[in-house]
Amino acid sequence: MGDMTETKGVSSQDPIRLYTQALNSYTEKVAAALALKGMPFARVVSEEPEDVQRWSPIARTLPVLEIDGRRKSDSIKIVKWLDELHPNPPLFSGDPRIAEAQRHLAEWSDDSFTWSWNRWRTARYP
Ligand SMILES: N[C@@H](CCC(=O)N[C@@H](CS)C(=O)NCC(=O)O)C(=O)O
Repeated sequence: MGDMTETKGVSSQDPIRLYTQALNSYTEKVAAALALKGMPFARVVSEEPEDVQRWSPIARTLPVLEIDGRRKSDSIKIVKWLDELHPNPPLFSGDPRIAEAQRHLAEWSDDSFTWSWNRWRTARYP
């Protein structure tokens, strides 16, 4: 199922795939970045708990973005990767110090606000 050609609901015509669960706010950040850069993608939504380990065997988190068979996990790393692959339009400032501050702010938001929101959501809507 983790194989490119065997993933349910996705064809080999979809070179960019965003593996996720439903209601994953980290995924929406990546989806927004892809949309801003005009990169069409297929969303592959997990249907069973084993999908996380299959799609993300090292980080064991979703989202995972796959481009031409290469996969990356962690939304901030994915967004940085997108900027490397397709610099325009840029997602971070051209000033390296400001870009670093922007990435730190996004990481802080992920580790505090988004983390707390996810805890609340999964407790409220298991
Ligand atoms: N820092 C990661 C956090 C991703 C994350 O924590 N994802 C959660 C879902 S919101 C996850 O995959 N948990 C493992 C699981 O559900 O089994 C990112 O930004 O992508």
